Amino acid sequence: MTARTAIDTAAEGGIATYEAIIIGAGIGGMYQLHRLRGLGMHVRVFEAGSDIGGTWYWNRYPGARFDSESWSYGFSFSDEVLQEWEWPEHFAAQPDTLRYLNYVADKFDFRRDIEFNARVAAARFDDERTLWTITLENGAQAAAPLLITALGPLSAHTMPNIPGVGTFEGPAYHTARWPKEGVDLKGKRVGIIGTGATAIQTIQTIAKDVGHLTVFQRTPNWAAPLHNSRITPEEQADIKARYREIFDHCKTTVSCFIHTPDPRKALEISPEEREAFWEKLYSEPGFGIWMGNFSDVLVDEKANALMSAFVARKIRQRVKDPKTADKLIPKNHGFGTRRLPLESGYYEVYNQDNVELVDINETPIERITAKGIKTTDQEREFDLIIYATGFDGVTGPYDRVDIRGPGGRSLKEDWTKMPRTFLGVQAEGFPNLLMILGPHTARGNIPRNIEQIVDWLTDLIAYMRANGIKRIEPRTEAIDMWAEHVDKAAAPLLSSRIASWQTGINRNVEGRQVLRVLGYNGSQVKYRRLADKVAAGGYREFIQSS
Ligand code: NA7
Repeated sequence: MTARTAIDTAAEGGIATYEAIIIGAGIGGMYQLHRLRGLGMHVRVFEAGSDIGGTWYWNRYPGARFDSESWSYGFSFSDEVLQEWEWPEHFAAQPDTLRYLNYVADKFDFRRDIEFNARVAAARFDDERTLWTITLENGAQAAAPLLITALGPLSAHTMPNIPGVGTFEGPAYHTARWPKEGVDLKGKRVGIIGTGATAIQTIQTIAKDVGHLTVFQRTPNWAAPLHNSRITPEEQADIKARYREIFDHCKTTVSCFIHTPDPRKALEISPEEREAFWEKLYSEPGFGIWMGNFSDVLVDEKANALMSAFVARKIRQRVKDPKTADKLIPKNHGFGTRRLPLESGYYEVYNQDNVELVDINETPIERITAKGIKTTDQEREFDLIIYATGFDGVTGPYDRVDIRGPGGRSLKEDWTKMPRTFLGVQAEGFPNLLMILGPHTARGNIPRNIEQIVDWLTDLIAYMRANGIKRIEPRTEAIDMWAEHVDKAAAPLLSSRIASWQTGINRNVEGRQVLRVLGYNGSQVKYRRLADKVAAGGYREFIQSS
């Protein structure tokens, strides 16, 4: 039987009503759907894209791939999936990840409960009926007492606020809106704006194909080698045998990755020992160099400066032209204080004759023109422009939906200065709005965080159903406690003082120029423990009404 859609029901003059509505059919939305089905609930998912996948549906730019070990990334809930699926590489490319998510969606028939091409524009809470009503961009509506947001922390992509964007006559793409059919870049003159994790993957991938590539860099980032490789049959068998062990291990680490910091301090050992360890980390795959480094590197300025100097030396060794190398070395932030991009031959790209690096601090971009990009010194003509200009992180996706709580209270206005949440799962003043990876939740290896939070939310919903609780919202004291704890956890980290999407900075968006702590920077082990304690205590931190 085909499920009735919100659009069908609207055509009949009614509003389709469910027990829960989920916004987003990425990893979080799909897993939440799976768990609520398990409770026997009537759930509907609304997804802006034309298919499942979220981040991996939208980000199809050349070279998009994991920086997390593939085998630590997938869903852990189905042993069958774990045994059937074979990751081809230790760090899978986007097409493989999307293929994986489709395989899971097919296996569990997720699409039956998902409405696609259904971007939610607004959500309103009816205080008397305890009911959320969502309105899609096309005007169709649906309602449910529970609204669960699985919007993704990096789904609100931002175009640069450079005059003339839109006047370029050739094709121009944001990396998060790369055409599904791909783009032929062979021999083309390409300009790319941005040098974040996305740009680095794109640049190193397309440099060999394009005729000429001009990279417009505002802030260089510290990047370290990914060291990707194919998974051999022996490794595949070993991974499959050890899945439980791997996922259990991820539960014990700070950010749910496989890496754990080395207990030694960079400042307390000999320079030789330090250097040898950094050489080892630089030669190993994945985020070890970021998350498995000495315990003082991300919190102590002196230790961090030494690490930065080590990576700067590597950049100088790899880039032939000393001036270009110098431009590629960050000066305004230390190693690992922004999200560390992992690269595969990125620095060597700048040794190619067909690649030019433009430091737009020296020669700022004046405007995008019909033919290309004009900096203060010259206009460069392009066949194609790539905007790798990032996202309005974490709160941006919420701002793009007009979310109104009791009395018309606006979530966007509430969060202008700083989001206030309890555990990042509920905002202050928005009953029955439950967030997956909202602000102030633990965030690291995303599917691991998602599984933890979705399991916790599912237990909460089961508890509500078992106890006849219709409405739930966190108490102000609990929110105050959480805000203080989030601040305390962020304070020791050097990254909390540095502008990046993680601290809420996006110069392309009005009101996003003030540092705001947007994650929970304590260990996810502690987060999990606190959340479990709340559950075990009967959710006393929430006002519960029947
Ligand atoms: P990022 O890391 O936010 O990078 C965006 C890049 O675009 C960054 O280099 C920005 O420079 C640059 N940018 C943005 N706006 C402009 C304008 N107006 N002019 C010039 N340059 C600009 O986004 P990514 O997509 O690379 O990565 C996001 C996350 O995805 C990443 O952390 C991973 O988790 C996966 P800026 O640094 O602001 O000077």
